[in-house]
Amino acid sequence: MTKDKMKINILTIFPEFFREVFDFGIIRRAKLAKIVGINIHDLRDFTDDKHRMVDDRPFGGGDGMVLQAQPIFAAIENLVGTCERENYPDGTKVILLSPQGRVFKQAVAKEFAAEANHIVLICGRYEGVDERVNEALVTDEVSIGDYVLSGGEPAAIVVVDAITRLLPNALGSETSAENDSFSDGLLDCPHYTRPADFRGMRVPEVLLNGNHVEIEKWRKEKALEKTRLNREDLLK
Ligand code: 9D3
Repeated sequence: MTKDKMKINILTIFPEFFREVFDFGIIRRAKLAKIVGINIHDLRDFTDDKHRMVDDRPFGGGDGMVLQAQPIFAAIENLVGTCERENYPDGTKVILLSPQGRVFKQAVAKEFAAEANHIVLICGRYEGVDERVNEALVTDEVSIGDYVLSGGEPAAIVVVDAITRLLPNALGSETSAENDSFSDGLLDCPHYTRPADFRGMRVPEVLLNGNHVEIEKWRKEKALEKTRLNREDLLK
């Protein structure tokens, strides 16, 4: 379900937030190679009302404002062709970034990269998004972790980055997604480059002696040590 280019559309009330963030490194290269196409859309462009209102007060009372359903439905109708989830074309994912979502992990990134050819990311804000968006439009509700952001925009950047580098041919031949941390369930080992002595801090001798069996043993050991120290949960 991926053969062709991956289209990613982002719906936001802060389009300026994304002005240059996708113009560097792997994402920039993937865009130039037509592996991915990323478009940012201002939710205000899809409002019916002349004041371009996108939010309103919550029914039942409470603090803050709620993103209205209308501009989001109009945007999805425009971008996907329908606002009935059942009728989305194959390979379409409409993802709501929200603190209530399932947590975005490498496995989720792999799932999206493999199954989708069109992803729409809806960036939540304020106290939330009208739940009818979830009921009718959203195929996947995603959080990037247990901390409070001001909105879904930073999360959208994270999701785009993690997915793009998994697309076929997005990484140069020198690197492979399979060699990455998390692919083997451990954190990466430490790395050093020249000089061998920097301000009296020496590179571990084992890395300098060219014994690649010893080097691999050292790297595995250090990866385990780092994982035990920072991410005991990964050792299960
Ligand atoms: C008072 C309850 N809060 C929910 C836990 C309200 C609230 C906090 C933050 C409502 C929206 C937000 C804005 N955050 C996001 O839209 C968001 C988010 C996040 O805050 N953390 C991790 N992942 C994400 S994805 C979108």
